[in-house]
Amino acid sequence: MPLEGPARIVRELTSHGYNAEREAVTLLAGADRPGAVLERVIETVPDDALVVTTEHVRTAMETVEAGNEAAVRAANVTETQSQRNSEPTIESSSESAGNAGIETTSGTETTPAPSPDEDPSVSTGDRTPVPTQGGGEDRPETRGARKPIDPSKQAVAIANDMTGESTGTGEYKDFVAVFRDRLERLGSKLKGRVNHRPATSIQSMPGGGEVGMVGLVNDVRSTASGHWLIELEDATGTFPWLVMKDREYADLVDELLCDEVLAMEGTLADDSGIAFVDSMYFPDVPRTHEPSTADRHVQAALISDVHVGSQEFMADAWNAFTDWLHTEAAQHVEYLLIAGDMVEGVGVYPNQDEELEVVDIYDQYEVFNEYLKQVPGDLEIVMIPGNHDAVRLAEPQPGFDERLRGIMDAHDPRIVSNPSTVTLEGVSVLLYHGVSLDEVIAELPAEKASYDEPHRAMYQLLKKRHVAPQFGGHTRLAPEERDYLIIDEVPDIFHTGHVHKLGFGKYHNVLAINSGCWQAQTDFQKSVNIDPDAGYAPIVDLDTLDVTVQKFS
Ligand code: D5M
Ligand code: FE
Ligand code: ZN
Repeated sequence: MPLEGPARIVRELTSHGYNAEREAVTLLAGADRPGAVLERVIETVPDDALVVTTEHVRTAMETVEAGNEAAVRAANVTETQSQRNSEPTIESSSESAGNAGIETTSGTETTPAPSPDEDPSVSTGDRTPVPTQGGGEDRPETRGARKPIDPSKQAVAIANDMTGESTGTGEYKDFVAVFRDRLERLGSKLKGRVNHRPATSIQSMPGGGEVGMVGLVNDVRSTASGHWLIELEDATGTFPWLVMKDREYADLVDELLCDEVLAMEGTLADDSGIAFVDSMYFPDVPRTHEPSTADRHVQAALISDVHVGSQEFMADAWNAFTDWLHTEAAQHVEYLLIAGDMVEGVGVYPNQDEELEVVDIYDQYEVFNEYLKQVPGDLEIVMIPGNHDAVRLAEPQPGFDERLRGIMDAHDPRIVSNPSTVTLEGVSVLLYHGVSLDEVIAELPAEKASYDEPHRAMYQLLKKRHVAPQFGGHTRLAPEERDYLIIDEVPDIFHTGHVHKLGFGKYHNVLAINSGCWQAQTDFQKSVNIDPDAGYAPIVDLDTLDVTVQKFS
């Protein structure tokens, strides 16, 4: 039924200076959306035309209908995505006006930090409506909304990204090369501290003298009498070092991981077949390390383990987080770092398919990209892959391939390898997903590394100046001609995820943050007794390196 009467149409046209053919008016009045077609006619009729013809109306009708179809298509896409995302209540962005302020309070942590469970100042953000498409840029101005970022003040630099640089073939010579590189580069940090000798020449030194060596830990064994025997290896061979159980260094033996680089100093036995350890040195971070800070008050949100595609992905918490990012309270958050496990992946652990919301890996990244669109468009986003992502499992993991980059193109994120170092306005952040943390936690005593205090496990990696020292264990390593897993330069911030626990603190002035996750406990995690910290966003002040935790679950 026509909504616009012919009389009104004629009146409207004459008011714009046009007469109209009678057939043209009839055609217009009978259109599906006469108001829209009339508007289009007025827009498109040449200024010098005196009479609106049926031809003008037909052209206008076609363009209005084409626009209509596009709108319908867009609406369908939104609906499909919202179903996929299992979002029960999707409200339009216009309905969110005046309702976007989340009541979120936050606490600023000093270090060493208590876990969030013990922190009374961390409180919950409520769920508020979110736009379902179009990203932050299209969001209407709301009370308390953040102001646009001045991009001329932002600065991002990437280092140690090995994407596209992989040369390893997995052959024996690659393993030799990567370990030689590790020994040389980490060894050079230790050689000034001890009077070192090659392993094979130590045996020919006179018994009873002082000796030093720099090498990779090849083996750690306890002896029948409760002492410790540590075999160190260098380019020439191996040499055994004995740590007596009552010496102060005995406490450090339980921290050792195979293949980490160490220096030892001690006294040779009479037959020069073994040395008694007097001192042990780790490459470590100097205690005097002074971190760099940004020149202005600006913040970065550090997150990881989003696990989109899992039935346990916490869409409500994510929506609350991205809503918060749009508010004035998040005005200074100009960077978002994501330390791996964007999606749940496929076939990562036994029976995982039973808990998948989205079963196709590419669809998972499509949905992830939709969630990424909710982040304000002017934030700089940097992301690395994790063990659930669709890149090779062995570390270093290159950044996502072209197809996945094409899918995750919202806001043009910087996609780099795991690990990589990103420097934000002078503050360097070492991003590493964190698979080796499982190993550190398994091998070390609980007071030195545990799931409840994941940052302490990170301290160990800083001390060893290597993100995944142990070869041949749980963490898979791919030999490259360089060891990309070495922590060559001391970062200002070390950011990991993977263990799904929130924890942070400072080690020799380096801020270590493990960022929790956005996935509720899976059946698998239940079976291995992992109780995740889900829905937290640690926010770092880049001018002070203070941390505030925002909770959204
Ligand atoms: O890792 C989430 C957490 O689950 C992390 O702490 C490791 C742990 N995890 C993962 N796989 C295993 C196995 N096979 N055994 C024990 N614990 C495991 P995510 O990478 O997100 O799955
Ligand atoms: Fe994870
Ligand atoms: Zn992981």
